[in-house]
Amino acid sequence: MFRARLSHPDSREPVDDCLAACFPAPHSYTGDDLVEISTHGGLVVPAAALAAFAAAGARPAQPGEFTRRAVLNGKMDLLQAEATADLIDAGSPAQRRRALHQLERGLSDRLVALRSEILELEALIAYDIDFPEEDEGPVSPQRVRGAWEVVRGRVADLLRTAPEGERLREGALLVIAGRPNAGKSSLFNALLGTERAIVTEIPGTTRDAIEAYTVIEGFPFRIVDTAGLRDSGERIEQLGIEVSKKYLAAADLVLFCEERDDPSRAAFLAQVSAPVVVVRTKADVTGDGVSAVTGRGLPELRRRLAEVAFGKLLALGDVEPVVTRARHRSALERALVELDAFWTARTGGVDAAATATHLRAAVLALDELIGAVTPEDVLDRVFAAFCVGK
Ligand SMILES: Nc1nc2c(ncn2[C@@H]2O[C@H](COP(=O)(O)OP(=O)(O)OP(=O)(O)O)[C@@H](O)[C@H]2O)c(=O)[nH]1
Ligand SMILES: [Mg+2]
Repeated sequence: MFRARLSHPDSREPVDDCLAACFPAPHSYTGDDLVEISTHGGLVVPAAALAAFAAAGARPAQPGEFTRRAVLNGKMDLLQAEATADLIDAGSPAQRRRALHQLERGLSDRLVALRSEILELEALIAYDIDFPEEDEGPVSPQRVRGAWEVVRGRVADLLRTAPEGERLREGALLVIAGRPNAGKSSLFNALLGTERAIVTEIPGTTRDAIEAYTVIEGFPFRIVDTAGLRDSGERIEQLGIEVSKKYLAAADLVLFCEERDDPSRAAFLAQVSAPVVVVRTKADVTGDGVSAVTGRGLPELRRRLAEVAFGKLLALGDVEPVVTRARHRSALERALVELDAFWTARTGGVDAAATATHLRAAVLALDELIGAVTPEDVLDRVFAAFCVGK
């Protein structure tokens, strides 16, 4: 780190007195030779400094270019690069913990282990390839079966974390529904901790869906307050109800509010495929359930919502790896298909060399997921979501 005087390369005009930190390869973030220059702030100095660098032949970095270089130079794998973006974007403690775990190779290590287990399985059947006419080789069929079952089970386990893992990145879509005047907007405001939605004693107050982001028990949620569901002749209210139905179809979970036993509840539950939490509102009046006025029952409700939306992640804790993107899910699905194709071929009497191609394909799917062999367009997609300077 040293002080340096920055001048325009053509005019030689002094631009700034700045600080330069040098990170020689391969110990920099990207693995390249890297110099970080800190100029004075404000508007004019940084702009003049950038102009001087451009005149000297520099260009602005593309979104995610630094991390992309780090991946290409082997400083981190693709999963760690994704985790870097997730860490920056984290809006809740659970997202931060998950991203940090992935950045510290939690998911990478698991996939590398799976990869070598598949290669070991391939080594087990290699004997059959070399000596096909021998009935009982040194490797028993049970051993091959056992090894295949273990690795298949591990891939399937990881795949099962995908729905909640992806939900963790995007926030669980929680839709509040119920009859007009059930207390939905009041509960929405109570969960957000701000008076966001209008509350009145007039049924049909909420006409449009209102969406807001909030953190519940450390987990990210997108909460939607909707227009009360009823057969309304009023056109605007009817439109609002249509919007409610669209949200209900997309919901990860639904909070159904009722002041007392709602005769329409059963019909409602039958229409919704997402899990539904039923809550009694206005507990300060009715004596049972949750009160948006006094706050009674709210902590229990928060815990219940986190449990329904993220129960599997809560049970797994922060140590077990979780997959968090559609990219991860589709790679693991491909690996699983190949593992199953291997077993079908093997039990169907296909010769060992041909069955091994499925194991190779499963390894390739994992390699692409880790980023050992990643096609350009996959890299483009991953880094397009990055911000400039990362
Ligand atoms: N005492 C009491 N009153 C409540 C509570 N929650 C809501 N209310 C009242 O119930 C009425 C309706 O509340 P809202 O939150 O607007 O109900 P809503 O379900 O959003 O109604 P719509 O938007 O018309 O569908 C208002 O007068 C609220 O003040 C509560 O916990 N305790
Ligand atoms: Mg309302």
